Amino acid sequence: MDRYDKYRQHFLKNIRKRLEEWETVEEIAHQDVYRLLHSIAGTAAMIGMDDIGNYARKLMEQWGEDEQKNGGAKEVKEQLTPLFQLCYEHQIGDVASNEQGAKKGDEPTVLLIDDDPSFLMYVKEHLEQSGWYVVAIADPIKAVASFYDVRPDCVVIDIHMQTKTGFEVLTFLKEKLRQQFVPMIMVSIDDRKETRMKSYEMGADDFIPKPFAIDEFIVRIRRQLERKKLIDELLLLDELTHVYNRKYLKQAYEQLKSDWHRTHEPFCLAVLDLDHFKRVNDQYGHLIGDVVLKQFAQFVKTNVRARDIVIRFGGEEFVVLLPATEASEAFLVFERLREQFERIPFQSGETTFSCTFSTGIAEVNDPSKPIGYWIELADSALYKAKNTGRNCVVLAKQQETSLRRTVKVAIVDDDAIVRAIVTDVVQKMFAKERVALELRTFKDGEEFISSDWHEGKEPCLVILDGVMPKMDGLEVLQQLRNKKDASRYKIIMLTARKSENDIARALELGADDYMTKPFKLLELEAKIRHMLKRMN
Ligand code: GH3
Ligand code: MG
Repeated sequence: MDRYDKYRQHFLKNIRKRLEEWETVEEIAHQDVYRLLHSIAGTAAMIGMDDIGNYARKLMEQWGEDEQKNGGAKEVKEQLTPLFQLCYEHQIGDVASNEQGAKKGDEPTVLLIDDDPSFLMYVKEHLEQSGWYVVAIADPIKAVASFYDVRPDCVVIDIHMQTKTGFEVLTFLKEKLRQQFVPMIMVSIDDRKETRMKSYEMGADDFIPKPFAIDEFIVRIRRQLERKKLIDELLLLDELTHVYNRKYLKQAYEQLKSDWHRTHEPFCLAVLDLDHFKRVNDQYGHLIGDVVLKQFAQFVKTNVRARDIVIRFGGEEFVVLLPATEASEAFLVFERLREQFERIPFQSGETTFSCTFSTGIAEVNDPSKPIGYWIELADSALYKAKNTGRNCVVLAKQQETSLRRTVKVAIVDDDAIVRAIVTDVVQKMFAKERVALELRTFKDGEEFISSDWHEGKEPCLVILDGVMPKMDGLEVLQQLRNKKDASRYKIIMLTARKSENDIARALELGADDYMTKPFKLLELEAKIRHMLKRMN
């Protein structure tokens, strides 16, 4: 997938959201329009939408920054219409109607792959009415690449596409999915017997000739989704405790790895083991032991977040995967569970008893290592927990990261897309450096200045936007330079201001470097690398 795709989607979504807000108002503040244009001009060129960026810049010049007047909503919208048309065209051109509204919960996901955008839009709309989450992708190459992000429960593939045939897509997905069952439905205007047979022979679960009646299409997809759910349950759920079984672990880890490559958020793996469980069996019998196991599994499952994955690893040992969670957060989660669980009463005849469990946690910060590595690491922490009296939580030590020096990087920008892109660049760079990164983003200057996150002894690189609401970059800069430990901070100003005065002012106030928006990512990388060398 093009590395900017998700930013483009996000970018367009933000613009549309703003427009929707404006639908209902009568007046729009001049400043709001200016800020929107400003953010479009700054971001668009970075993510390969130069035409939009240029147009926004032109409008900005016409609009002017400092006028205080407000405009009627209708007038403003009229003036901005060509810009929004451009955005709209991009959206259709990139990925047909790929404005993937957020997935709400557990609804099944259907992936539609067809290079005919009008077909995609039509089918997407109808499937969504059935309560499914639908991802429609017009480019088969992108569809294949986005597979892990989408995690479909059913895939519909058109056979005749320009860049890749549906059969190639089918073969690729079948190969990827050997361990899982995801139904594949082929659709085609070519309803010859050979085509149908070839589809089935290559492993398709259904073949539906085009054009089809949408209601029949929906029934056939629903049936596939039901089969998928049943098979998943049979294959991956533990019969006794109804949490996932061990077979699911590898698949779940693969998924988290692919999320990590997108977000670089650490995740945690915890190993939980009931304390002295043998005694429970010995004293109260295996049936009661089973009840405790079942209740324990359900207790854990209902008391962690819905995204967290609970797996029975074997016997009375469970693994919990916690996406987007740092070790310290995971520690608190299991401390809370530990305190709750020891108070739960179990019954055996007349006797009431309680149970406890111990937890070892490893933070996964390098998914190139196999899952076994992290299990071992968490297991060694669990072993310590058992040795220090049980009923406790222990974090595994990460030798490697503690040896490396730490650098803090703050990204202070009111534009969510700039924050996301710069975060991405910084994280990718640090993955290669022997430096541990602590990164934080801030929505405006005030949020940054009032945070104590950047206090301490580590060097801190601040990538600072010049123009922000609340407290702007120049003021943040001034405040940092007035601190006693000012030399700990290296500051790169990002500014869309062409004015040489502002740049001069930034340098005068002690910025170490500056870049004017829109900037090229390579340039940003070069500047950060240069700055890192000067930090100690
Ligand atoms: P520790 O605190 O050191 O973990 O002690 P423990 O007694 O929990 O650990 P040990 O490994 O000695 O014993 C685990 C017991 O769990 C032994 C096994 O019979 C029991 N067990 C494993 N699977 C099941 C099951 O499905 N049902 C029941 N009732 N017991 C099980
Ligand atoms: Mg045990």
